[in-house]
Amino acid sequence: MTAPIELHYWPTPNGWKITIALEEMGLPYALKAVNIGAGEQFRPEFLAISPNNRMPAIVDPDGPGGEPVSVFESGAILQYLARKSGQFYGETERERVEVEQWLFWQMGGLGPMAGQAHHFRGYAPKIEPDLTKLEYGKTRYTNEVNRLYGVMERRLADRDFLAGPYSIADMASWPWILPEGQGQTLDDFPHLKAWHARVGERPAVQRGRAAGKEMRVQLADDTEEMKKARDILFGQRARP
Ligand SMILES: N[C@@H](CCC(=O)N[C@@H](CS)C(=O)NCC(=O)O)C(=O)O
Repeated sequence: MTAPIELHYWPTPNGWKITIALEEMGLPYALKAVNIGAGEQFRPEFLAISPNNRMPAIVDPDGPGGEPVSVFESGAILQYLARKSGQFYGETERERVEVEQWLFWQMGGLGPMAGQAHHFRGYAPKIEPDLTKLEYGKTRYTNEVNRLYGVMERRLADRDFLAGPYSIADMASWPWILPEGQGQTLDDFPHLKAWHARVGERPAVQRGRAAGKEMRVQLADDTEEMKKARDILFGQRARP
């Protein structure tokens, strides 16, 4: 039997990309919790496989040449798993180019911009008491996410999935469509809305989205633990 792929994970959109992919591809995996609010991403053994102190990261005991391999960065992990399983990455060079442009669009655009929208709209007001200081960032990233939703809307007007057939580009993008926290409404984007439902009804997507949900306990904003988590996540500078 194939040894399971270790997935170093916390249930967030970037983590769900990989649980969704592993479920879709039928690859056995074992979750290893990295509680990012408690600072577990700074443990030396995690930094050895993920030097950017971010999850997700994987260790495949059965990597190239039958030797273990570790991979960090969700886009690189999706490419690795798609190559390993021979699924969801297209078969011809033309098909792969389609997948890659939308995968990188998510990695460099939708993910980071949506992350900043969440930050300025949701987290920053709990840290910065002077809300006027947040207005520019809030407007800037809310508008940028709106623009990116518009890009998806046009792309999905005449096809079911971002690259044509369902692919790792959809697996990367779907977890990041969280309109409530991003100041958007999907009713303004009917093709995107239909795609979101189409992907969301896949059983593997539902299993991936639910994976490890028990890891995360919802804490009230004013608890000491939550304040500590905000310091850990939003006060980072270069490590000595
Ligand atoms: N570009 C990275 C981003 C990963 C990322 O931002 N992960 C967050 C959780 S969604 C994290 O691990 N944060 C820990 C920290 O900020 O220290 C990827 O796609 O893998």
